[in-house]
Amino acid sequence: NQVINVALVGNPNSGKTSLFNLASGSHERVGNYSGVTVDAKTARFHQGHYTFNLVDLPGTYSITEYTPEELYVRTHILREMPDVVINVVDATNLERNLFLTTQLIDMDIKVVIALNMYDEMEQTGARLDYEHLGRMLGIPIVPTVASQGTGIRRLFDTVAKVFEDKEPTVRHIHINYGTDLEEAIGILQNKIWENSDIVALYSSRYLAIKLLEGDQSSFKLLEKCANFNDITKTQALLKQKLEKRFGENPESAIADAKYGFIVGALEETYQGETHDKHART
Ligand code: GDP
Ligand code: K
Ligand code: MG
Repeated sequence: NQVINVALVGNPNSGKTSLFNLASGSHERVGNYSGVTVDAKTARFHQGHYTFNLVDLPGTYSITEYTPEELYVRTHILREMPDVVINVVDATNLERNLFLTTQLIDMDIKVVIALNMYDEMEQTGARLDYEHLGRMLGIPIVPTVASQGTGIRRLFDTVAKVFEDKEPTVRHIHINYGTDLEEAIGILQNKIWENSDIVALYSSRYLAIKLLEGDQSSFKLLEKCANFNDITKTQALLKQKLEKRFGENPESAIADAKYGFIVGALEETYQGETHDKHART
């Protein structure tokens, strides 16, 4: 009987709590977190040969460090290191929801997407080749209707397969940030690689991207590294160079590239009016 630690990550209102309740058989109140106290609900349940420890994390649009909720989600992933993250994605808001997915891709962790609200998406007449999309993301996608319990069994079967490294869709892809950003990422990555204790725990590519974004938590994580001074000096020079090149800070350039990647992937796989009912302006 294998134990698999699973965290639910996704945008507010994507259906995390509904999914959590169904899977765990608990009756947690469906609704948003107050925003005052950041908390996570946990439950344990069995399916097949597995025991799943499930954590329902606060809903966020991103995993940066700008709100307590986001920092909580991110710290949970980096410190608790769940075996598999279920990224709950609202199928009626794909463009916005998949932004968070690109951040999980950067983190290089095991992910399964619960393509939730699949009923609502189909009702709009939209069609998504989710298997193709999953192959492009390197992440298996399971359609779910959490409010009705549809797809939940298959979802956790897929989680178990990913845990066991037996799911063929899983592939570690890199989002290509373009020549200039990729060069900068590579330079920082090499410097991070000098610290074996760090790279044993975290993806060097992820940390390099976060440093370019100016992420303070990542600087803090690297603070004790022997070459920390070199890393900060190099980051400052690269940031300056990139700002000159793009006319915006690297963080914005990285976000633009993420949206470009999502839009490109949806162009190939999605047919419908719009893939985001709250289209970006
Ligand atoms: P959370 O904020 O991610 O925890 O989302 P909730 O679980 O609270 O769900 C938000 C709302 O969407 C609730 O009213 C749910 O009943 C509803 N909901 C959840 N999953 C689905 C689904 O797959 N289809 C539909 N139509 N509604 C859903
Ligand atoms: K909703
Ligand atoms: Mg909730």
